[in-house]
Amino acid sequence: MTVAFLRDLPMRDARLGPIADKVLEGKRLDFGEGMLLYTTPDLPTVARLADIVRRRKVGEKAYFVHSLRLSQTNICYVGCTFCGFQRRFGEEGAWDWDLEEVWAFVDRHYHPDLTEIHISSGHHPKRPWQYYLDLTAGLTERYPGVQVKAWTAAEIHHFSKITRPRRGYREILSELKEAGLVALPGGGAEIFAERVRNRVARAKVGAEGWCEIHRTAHELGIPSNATMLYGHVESLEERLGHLMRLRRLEDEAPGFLSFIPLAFQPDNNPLARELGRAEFTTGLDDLRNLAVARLVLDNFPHIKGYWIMITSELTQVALSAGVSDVDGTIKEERIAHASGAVTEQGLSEGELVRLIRDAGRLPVRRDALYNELKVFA
Ligand code: V47
Repeated sequence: MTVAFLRDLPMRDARLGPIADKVLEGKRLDFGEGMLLYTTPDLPTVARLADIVRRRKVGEKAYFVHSLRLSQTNICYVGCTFCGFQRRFGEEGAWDWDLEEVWAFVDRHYHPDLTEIHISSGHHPKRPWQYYLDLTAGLTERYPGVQVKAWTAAEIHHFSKITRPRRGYREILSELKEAGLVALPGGGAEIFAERVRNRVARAKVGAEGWCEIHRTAHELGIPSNATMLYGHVESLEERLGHLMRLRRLEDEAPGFLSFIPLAFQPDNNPLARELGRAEFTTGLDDLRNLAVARLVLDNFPHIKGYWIMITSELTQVALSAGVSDVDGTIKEERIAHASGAVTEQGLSEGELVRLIRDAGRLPVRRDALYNELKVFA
């Protein structure tokens, strides 16, 4: 693919010409150019450029993982307004598993190809630090070959607060690594912009803390993911600011594996009620957001299309707009579904392979660190 080839294709917005040249020459885009990508009516060109970058990074491969989502509790004191998952003690629908219940859950779903357990849960006000260490170590010891990808930066911050004497982020992460932790998931980032964070996630770890925790994890050799929750009260400038901050962080302390935009699920949560509407993000917004992320986050290896939140059908399309990963089998997703997700709670390997193949890509089963386990030639 040469500059001339792309520039010969019809481009409805001529302002994208210089951006196309920069992308094709592997040059970094600035804020103004990012805003143009977010606002141009010429989405096909944005998607095409993102597709070129994707191909440059991974060729025809598209990745998925045999993953199990574990949510051992939905009890949470943080009160993020976008969350329909959280419950208080004694509230209907609350659960809080002890370790035996966690093992029983994993035993029920375990199979020899299971590669990753991704923990996604609430900030429990009473469980002690030792519980989380035992949970991480127990999963690692009981299920050899399974990698524990767990504890968002928000939870790492919570652990730091509950330890006595108080442990810093570095100590918490080192102890978790010692217990077997392989990678951090990308949750809890929401939107870094203070205006929005104060409105939707006031009691959660701040943007500074989130970045500090991921920086420390990377320094300790724990890779991580990053997310952005979009489609609620944030502006396009705030979305782009979030991406730019992640790009800077990856420059300074490399270790991100993938970026996952999380489309706001608009049901059963206070923010949806406050906004007085129950509308999902549009497919075009989802596609553009993924494509812009691919173009702006030039130092991220993977952009993940999270089929749980944008549907498997749109994820298939997104494989031509910058996406190189479709997450995985998941089995029992609870956070998005508590807020109205209409997708399945899990997909089989066969369904994921077909999704990728029918999009013209080569399915590759990976582990949590993107080591390739099987290529479905
Ligand atoms: O931290 C909560 C978000 C996250 C809603 O690292 C919501 O590979 C949309 O982080 N609408 C959990 N989003 C999920 C997550 C994740 C997902 C997939 C892959 C990875 C990864 C991480 O979900 C939470 C929060 O940011 N969330 N409620 C909602 N109503």
